Amino acid sequence: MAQLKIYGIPRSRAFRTLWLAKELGLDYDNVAIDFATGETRQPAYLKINPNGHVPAIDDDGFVLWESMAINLYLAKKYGSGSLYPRRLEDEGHAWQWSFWGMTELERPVLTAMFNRAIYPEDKRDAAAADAAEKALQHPFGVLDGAVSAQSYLLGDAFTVADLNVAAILSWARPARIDFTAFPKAADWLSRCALRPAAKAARDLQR
Ligand SMILES: N[C@@H](CCC(=O)N[C@@H](CS)C(=O)NCC(=O)O)C(=O)O
Repeated sequence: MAQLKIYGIPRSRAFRTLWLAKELGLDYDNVAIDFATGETRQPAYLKINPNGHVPAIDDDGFVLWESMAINLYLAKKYGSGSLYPRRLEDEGHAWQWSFWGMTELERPVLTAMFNRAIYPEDKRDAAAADAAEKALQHPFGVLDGAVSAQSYLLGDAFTVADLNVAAILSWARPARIDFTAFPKAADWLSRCALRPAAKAARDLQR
């Protein structure tokens, strides 16, 4: 049994942590807690994450939930100097982009995805999806600007900041979000998504 347990099926936000674990080459067990069956709300799982959400991790007895916190923790613990920056200022930027992804991108991308790809056709709200895509124009401009000046969010190298934002934007494809006006962001996103670890994590979703 591995020291690290990652709770959550790969077709959930646990994807973010599974991608990171693949990047770091970590040995882990994936405890495939499925929200669709209600397992996230069972007493046994609520002892791990009282919110009833995945992902969560148990790292040799240390339990942590919230996907961004988990990824920042794991990257710092196992990837300092590579996926996780050493300089405090760069660390600040890794937090900045991770929190930005959660607050500026996640909700509208999900709204567009649910209303264009997940809900049954007769339950989809095209106007809500369009409004969500419109709301993304400004943050996408911010992202496009950031990766115009340098290859990745913190500089020349891929880090946990890129992974956290790109993992949220992995929903942009099923959400059919148009990146035509944001070519640098589109190029950055495809470079992130083409990484072998990203592909390996996507393969777990099949
Ligand atoms: N902010 C949390 C959100 C987690 C979340 O909502 N996860 C969904 C799956 S993607 C979930 O567990 N839903 C099941 C439930 O709430 O019972 C995070 O990023 O970890």
